[in-house]
Amino acid sequence: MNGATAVLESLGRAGVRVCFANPGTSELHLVAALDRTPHLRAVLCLFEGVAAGAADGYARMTGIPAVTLLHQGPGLAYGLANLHNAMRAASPVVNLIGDGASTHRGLGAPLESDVAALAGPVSRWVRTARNPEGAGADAVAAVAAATGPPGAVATLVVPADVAWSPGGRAARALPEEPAAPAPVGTVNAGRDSTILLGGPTLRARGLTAADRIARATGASLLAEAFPGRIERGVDVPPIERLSGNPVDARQRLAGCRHLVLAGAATPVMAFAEPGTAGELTPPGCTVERLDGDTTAALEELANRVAPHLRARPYKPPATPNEPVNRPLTAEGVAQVVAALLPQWAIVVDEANTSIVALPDGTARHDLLTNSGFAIGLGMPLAAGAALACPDRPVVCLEADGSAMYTPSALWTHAREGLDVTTIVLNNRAYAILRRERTRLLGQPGGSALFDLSGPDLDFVALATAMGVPGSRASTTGELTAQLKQALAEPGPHLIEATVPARY
Ligand SMILES: Cc1ncc(C[n+]2csc(CCOP(=O)(O)OP(=O)(O)O)c2C)c(N)n1
Repeated sequence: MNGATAVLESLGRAGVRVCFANPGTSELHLVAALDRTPHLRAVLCLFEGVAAGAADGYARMTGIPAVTLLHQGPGLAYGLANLHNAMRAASPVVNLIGDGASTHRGLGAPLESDVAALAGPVSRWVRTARNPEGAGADAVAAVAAATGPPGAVATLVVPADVAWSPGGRAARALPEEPAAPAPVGTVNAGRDSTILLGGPTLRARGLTAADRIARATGASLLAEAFPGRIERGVDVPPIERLSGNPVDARQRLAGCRHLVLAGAATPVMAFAEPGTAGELTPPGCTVERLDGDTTAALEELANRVAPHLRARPYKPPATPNEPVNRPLTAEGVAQVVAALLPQWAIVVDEANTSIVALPDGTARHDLLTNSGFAIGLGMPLAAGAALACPDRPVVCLEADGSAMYTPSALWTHAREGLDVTTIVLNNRAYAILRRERTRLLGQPGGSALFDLSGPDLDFVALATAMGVPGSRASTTGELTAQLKQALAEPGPHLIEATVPARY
């Protein structure tokens, strides 16, 4: 067996099932090995940013790393923004990067590049396979490094001569070491405490435990502002998300004397502002962090402080009604989605200023947001989530500007027959930049650089070109009819919702 086969075989043994690929000549042996590995599904992405975002979406829904197969330094570089987002969401991702043969290094071949240097800032672990004998073990080590918890990006560089040379051996997966629950002996949860939940604690188990703690101790609960994945809707204890607006967030945390971080990072402003502290916690607030298995830690604490308090019997609030017919706005889109969302849907949110929170009475769903702020994540993330959960409908709420970074994700939606309904909220603007210019510079923001009209983007034509049926809605009635139809039919759809810019 050659090194390439050893790598792919070993990845399969370690539990990897999907490879999001955009290969080149230096990966041909890896592609041949992939074609011979039936339990590893190869998914073609037409841009590396799509492969990276899809691997992130797959990981968020399964906890298992998918593999990206990318072409040397430039291929990796195209994927970096969404790998950054995956890193911020603590998603396990394994990058398999083909490289020129080691014997070819230094000759100045066109694609010669420093792959490891490019991978470093987004990766917890980077290794270059040195020989076919060790390549299988390298692949298994990459999966172990990515898996966590918390998950991370791991990058294995495979030079072409390592891939094509004989002597490879498939390696066995390392036994998993269960994470120790965080020691909770000293956790200080009381009336002036806030527990900030993030990462895996935002699933039903963690939210239930946190809710019991809050009711027993009077501590207040918050979710991090941009969670990688949060379970929401009917039957899940609702939780307030920390605002992404620094003024609101600071105000919300003002009375907090003690902050417990359960899977969340210390809350900070996304961008510095002159003369303002970067941290959002008030002066004098003590911060305590739960490490290890944070969900188990919350459950242990709940059993200690609230032994007899069962999870609240969550009464489903009334299902939201379909709104009356009127010209579409961002609020109208949210109302229609909340009214029609199927049970167990996955909602991807990259609607930026056009998002309005879906109410708690909405069907039980998982919500995936952009933890890393590099836009162009939504449609790739939806592809990965849909592949991970073929029996769950995916609704992708996508702002027009963000959609244009990775539109070829739609082609992958079509090619793989993914059950993704993308709603593009077309406000013809980079509205958030207008809002921030007004807020920070005091100049109402009419820069031509924030205007996406002229020419107007035609997302119906774009979807059609990618093989995705498209339609346009400019009233709540039209959106309701089109969304009902899209959700009733399997496979991908795109609805362009024309909405006024809010800023
Ligand atoms: C990769 C990357 N490039 C640029 C930016 C800067 N940026 C932040 S928001 C934004 C525009 C967002 O516009 P759109 O997605 O249409 O949402 P809207 O603000 O209109 O709601 C830009 C360009 C970024 N965050 N990430």
